[in-house]
Amino acid sequence: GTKDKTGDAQNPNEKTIEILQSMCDYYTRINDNWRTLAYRKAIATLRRQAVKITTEEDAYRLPNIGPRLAAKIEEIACTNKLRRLEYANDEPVDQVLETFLKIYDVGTSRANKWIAQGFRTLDDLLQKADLTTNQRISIEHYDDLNTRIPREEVTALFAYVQREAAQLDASVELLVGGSYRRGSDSSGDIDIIVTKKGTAWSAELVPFLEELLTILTRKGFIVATLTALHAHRPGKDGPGSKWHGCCVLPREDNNNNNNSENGGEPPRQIWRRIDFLLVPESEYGAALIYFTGNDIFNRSMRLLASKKGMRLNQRGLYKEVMRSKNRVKVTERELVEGRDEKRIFDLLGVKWREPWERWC
Ligand code: DCP
Ligand code: MG
Ligand code: MN
Repeated sequence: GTKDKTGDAQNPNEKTIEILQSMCDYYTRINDNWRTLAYRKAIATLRRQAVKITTEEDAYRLPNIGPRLAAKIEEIACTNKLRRLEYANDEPVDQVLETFLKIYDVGTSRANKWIAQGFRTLDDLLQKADLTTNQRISIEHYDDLNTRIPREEVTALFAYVQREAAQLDASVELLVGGSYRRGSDSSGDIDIIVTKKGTAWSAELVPFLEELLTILTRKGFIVATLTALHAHRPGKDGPGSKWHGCCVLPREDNNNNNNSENGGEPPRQIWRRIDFLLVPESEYGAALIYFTGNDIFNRSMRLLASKKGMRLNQRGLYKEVMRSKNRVKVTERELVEGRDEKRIFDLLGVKWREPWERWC
């Protein structure tokens, strides 16, 4: 709901209207359309009054105000607050938390801080919270970015990226991981794994991705960056091996929409979340396992590794070895396998599972 305060400065029922509007916003949020409408009508009535309404009786005599709303108007006029509103605002905290957690890069601690500051809606955040650029982008495109992407659209978006990538460097290989590789009908985002034969460090792929992103941005495919590729120290892997952002399919590649059906107005492009992950050939197998998931399957694989005295992460399968250094015993991690996905399964003693069998 929008709070149009302009012109209400002189209204004698300003405070009552403000609190009823908060109730109205609450009912809108929980999709109680009937009460939302009742509150809207009551607010409209109060706006037209030249004097302050302070009693239940006076309120009840007005059009569109029933006995329960009349009692609330008296309570507000006498106490300047509404008890019902206080617990209404606490009830849906779980719902609010859930809403806030779907903003990019927002975890429970950030979301709870906002709730403690009194923010309850995305609108509250946009208007009152101190937001990072990413949070703002992510809230402004909240509905888009939280809409599942149909499998065919992931396929089309990937084909677009693939074509540009091949023109830039045909020796670089791209693959869609995540839920798409598991065969899902729809995905939350597009996870593109980028690799190249003979690479030992993801840093070797950074110039390629930088150039690809520049081209994709110029073509209108990339529309926002959420996590940038960081400058990279050669020979070192770090935060620079991933990029997160948003994309849309440029219009000329979206010919299957029949414009005549909706009066020549082309359909709106939905913003999609897209991730690029740079993976050297030496780590490709471990990265495939990690980025194919799902997260629960990954957890069980890691647990299995630890039971066998090994460690699995997105870069490889390692074993702990005891060494003597100057007569002091130290445990060191030694890479067992990183390159070959199937071999990691073998070494862990698990039967190979196709990506679409890895949902837990
Ligand atoms: N992953 C993980 N643990 C996490 C996050 C991710 O193991 N906390 C791995 C498993 C996921 C993969 O990374 O399958 C990709 O992450 P996404 O968040 O993109 O998840 P999915 O692609 O599986 O699902 P969605 O369709 O929601 O994107
Ligand atoms: Mg995904
Ligand atoms: Mn992802």
